[in-house]
Amino acid sequence: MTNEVVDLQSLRASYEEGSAAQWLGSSDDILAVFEFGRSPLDSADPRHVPVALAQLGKPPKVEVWRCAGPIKTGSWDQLRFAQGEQLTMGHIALDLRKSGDMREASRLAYDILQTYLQQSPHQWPLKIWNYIPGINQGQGDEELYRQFCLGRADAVLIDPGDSPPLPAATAIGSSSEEPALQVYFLAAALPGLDVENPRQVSAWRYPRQYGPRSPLFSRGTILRLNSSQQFLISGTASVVGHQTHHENQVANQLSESLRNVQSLLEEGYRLTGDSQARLDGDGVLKVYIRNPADLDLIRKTLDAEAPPEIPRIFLQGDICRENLLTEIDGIVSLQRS
Ligand code: 3EB
Repeated sequence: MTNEVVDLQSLRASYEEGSAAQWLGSSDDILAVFEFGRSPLDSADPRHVPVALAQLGKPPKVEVWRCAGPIKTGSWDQLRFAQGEQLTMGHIALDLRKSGDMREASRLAYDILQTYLQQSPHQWPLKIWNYIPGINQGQGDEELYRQFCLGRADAVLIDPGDSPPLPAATAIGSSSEEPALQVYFLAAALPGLDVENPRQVSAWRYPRQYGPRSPLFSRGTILRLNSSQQFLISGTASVVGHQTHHENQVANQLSESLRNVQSLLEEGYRLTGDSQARLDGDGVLKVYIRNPADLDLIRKTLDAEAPPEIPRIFLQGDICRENLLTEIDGIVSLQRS
């Protein structure tokens, strides 16, 4: 039996039917409402986060984050935020038609994010989502994803020899027609517990072949608030060691991604000693799919290999390596064992 007592201090993430406007007006504990298939430039309220990726499958859902209020909202430079008692959600949408090339836009987004966090009571990003128009465009090191990684590394302040906690992250490509680079995050007063995956080389140690600057993220972070703990899982793909496995085989890529998630959750259990994360009804799982035609096969594979009770949505998005066809991320809660 799982413990059904809801810790009102923690983040509650769920997928819901109904419109973004309806959910924004529904109660005073709404930290964020994510609406899929809309340009990030169309945000109507600091708590409203339109995400360019189209949702595949029906019915359409919005993602709702709730936490203890009161929720304060505002803006800082080009960032908009919603701040609860213990958690902050912030988002930035930079119009690439006005913000220079991808490297400059990425550096600017992370500069704004850092400057905002430095003066916030919730200084530590736990997870950052990055949605990058035309992510695989450009050859070799000119590829937009690699340029994005360069800009992020230009901005992120890490002293030589220091190894600060890193947030978990997702980096996914939106349509090359989408004008905005989007970055959004969840932050708290203390850093999360970083978890790396024993099956995978840590991303910041990827070899040179994947780009001039390695991506800066942890495979997952555990958020501890009062009695509750949640696992924020980074975008997880069919990467073992540092290599892509199962090229051109989308079902096998999804299975490998699920094995990576399972391995990460077990590593979290080993680190905390007492808390087992499970893919259960309490969490949310996002499945990113490069080719919409793969939806049925992905869905069938997920139904066969992941617990049926975890809520999931399917989004059309490009993965940061051309040979990756699918990726998953999610938020799951940990139960004391
Ligand atoms: C990988 O495992 C897939 O650049 O922030 C996953 C999650 C990936 C986050 C990022 C990239 C990022 O390397 C790519």
